[in-house]
Amino acid sequence: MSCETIKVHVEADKVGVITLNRPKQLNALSDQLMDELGAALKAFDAEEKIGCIIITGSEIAFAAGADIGAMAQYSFVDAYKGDYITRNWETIRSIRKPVIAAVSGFALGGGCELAMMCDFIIAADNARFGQPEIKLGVIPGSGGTQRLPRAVGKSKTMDMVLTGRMMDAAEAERAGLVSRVVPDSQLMHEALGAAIAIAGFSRIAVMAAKESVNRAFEGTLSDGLMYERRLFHALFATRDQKEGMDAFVNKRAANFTHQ
Ligand code: CO8
Repeated sequence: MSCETIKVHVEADKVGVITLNRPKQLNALSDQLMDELGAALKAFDAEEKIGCIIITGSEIAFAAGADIGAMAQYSFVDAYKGDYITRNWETIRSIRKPVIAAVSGFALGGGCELAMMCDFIIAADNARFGQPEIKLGVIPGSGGTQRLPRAVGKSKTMDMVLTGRMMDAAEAERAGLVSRVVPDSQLMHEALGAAIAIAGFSRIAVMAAKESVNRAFEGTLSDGLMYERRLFHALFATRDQKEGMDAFVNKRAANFTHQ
């Protein structure tokens, strides 16, 4: 796959790594970048050997938001009719394999929203998160007002969205936005460690776990609990469940075949 705004490679034969690559614009998320990102995510999702995907940026920026230069002159009609800057933003929601955001530097506006669309965020200690759209005369447009409160609550979300201030990595970890913070030099090592571990588990169980956790943000508790129970029961139809439990009982390493 030929890409101009992202780099794509495979680690350990089972982890797909996508690196956002518009360094001069601090990885601002252009339509082209979002198209290429969506295509790369779909390709990794469809590739049998891949068990987990990482999205990362540079040391300076994960992504500094949607491309302000490109959208500055758009009218409402342009934006609405062309589905401008929205059309490929939700592709990531359709990805069934886990997606980790490995965030270093700025994750602002659409960059913060992109990180939040991932299944979890591992942050470098220099990471900074923010929804500064208010300073541009607009509001977050790709989930910032919806996913951020689910992650950090109303008060901190209102603070971030209304003042446009940034949150550093330590505050983001305290608030529950990120799952771990590591020294910047360790970011990819840490993210790859998590991704390789995930890719070694039963792919069916991993996808079911992701689906079930995401369900917690969609409906009622009783619906979510029922959904989880049904998936849990269904996993007893897989060979991987037999293998995983047999391996535990017989004190050996499990060899999952994703069936
Ligand atoms: N878009 C385009 N170019 C950008 C962006 C951006 N978001 N951010 C930085 N750049 C460019 C700068 O213009 C500059 O280019 P040049 O060298 O040609 O002048 C280069 O990157 C470096 O930037 P700075 O010189 O500003 O670097 P600093 O270190 O001084 O500052 C900051 C770094 C703080 C990150 C600063 O660049 C900044 O504030 N950037 C804008 C952040 C922002 O407002 N992001 C939100 C954008 S709006 C948005 O994301 C809405 C999302 C809605 C999604 C809807 C989808 C459905």
